[in-house]
Amino acid sequence: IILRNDIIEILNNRKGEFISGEELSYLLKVSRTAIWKHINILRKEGYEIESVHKKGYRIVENYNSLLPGELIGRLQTQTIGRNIIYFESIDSTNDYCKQKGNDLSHGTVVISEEQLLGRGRLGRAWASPKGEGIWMSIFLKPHIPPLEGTKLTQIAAAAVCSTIRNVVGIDTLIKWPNDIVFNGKKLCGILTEMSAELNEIHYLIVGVGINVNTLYFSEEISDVATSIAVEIGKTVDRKTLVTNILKVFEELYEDFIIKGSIKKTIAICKEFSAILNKKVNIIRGNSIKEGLVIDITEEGNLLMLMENGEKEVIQSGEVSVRGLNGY
Ligand code: BTX
Repeated sequence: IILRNDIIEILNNRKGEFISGEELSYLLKVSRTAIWKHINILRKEGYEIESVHKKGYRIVENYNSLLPGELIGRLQTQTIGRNIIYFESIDSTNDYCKQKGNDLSHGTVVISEEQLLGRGRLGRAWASPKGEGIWMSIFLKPHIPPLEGTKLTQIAAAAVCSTIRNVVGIDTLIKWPNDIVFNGKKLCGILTEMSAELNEIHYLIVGVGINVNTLYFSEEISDVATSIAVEIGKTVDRKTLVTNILKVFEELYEDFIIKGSIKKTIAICKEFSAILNKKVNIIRGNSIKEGLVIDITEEGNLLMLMENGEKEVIQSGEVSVRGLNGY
């Protein structure tokens, strides 16, 4: 895999140019046959690589792909996404991580062009059409108490929201705990799952689904869902988004792991909150309670002023939040 990533990096750095098998074999210190063999594997993986007799190999720009070789060269992280597992199609990237469990290394990112059984919270479905969005899972092995696991959702929400704002320039908001919204419609959902014992996390999976270039949603979700392309009227390069999100995610994650605090994350979550200082319904099973969101605590929980005048701290757990005026 390392060799193939290197081949792609060299071809990508000199796009438009033919590079001979001889030069590649010299640069990568392997035989020309090995180069030829790996170019063929890359083609099977989906890369378009031209080869012309006596000239060599040339990569055909593939704008609409999240192939690892396309991402690795642009990544500016130390650990997150340094190992990328890519699928054209899969049931769910979160489920893949669960199946592999501890066989995966910390920081591995699993990406698929489509999910056939993409999942939201509480068994809900997540529409993940081919090539139109970013459907990925970040696999982590943090040494933190299991109760702190929900903080990873806040870290991911802060990373996605601030990156979309910076890269695309639209004023997305975070609907605590796990959605990124624009104009009241869902642009991104986050599903954090973990395998843990009482006092130890085996691993944690942060699943991120972002509607990037989707133009049409099914009837079931067309009232609640939107995409970046719908909002700005043009398609967006998913590679730039993925690599930037992973960079910000790593910064906020390291901050948390090293300093033990998520101050920066919470500051972002508060600045771009869709529900702070708003009245919302807290839905837990069959019970619905109304209250005013007065703060997001340093732990990433909601501090609410309930209808009966009492203050209450709400942890993300199994609650749904509905704004009184819609989403
Ligand atoms: P959620 O339970 O908060 O939201 C799910 C609800 O959102 C659905 O019931 C539906 O109403 C609506 N919905 C479904 N698909 C979409 C969509 N594409 N855009 C907007 N709204 C939609 C949110 O759960 C968490 C979603 C995480 C998805 C990622 S993708 C990678 C990873 N793998 C996986 O299976 N899930 C995660």
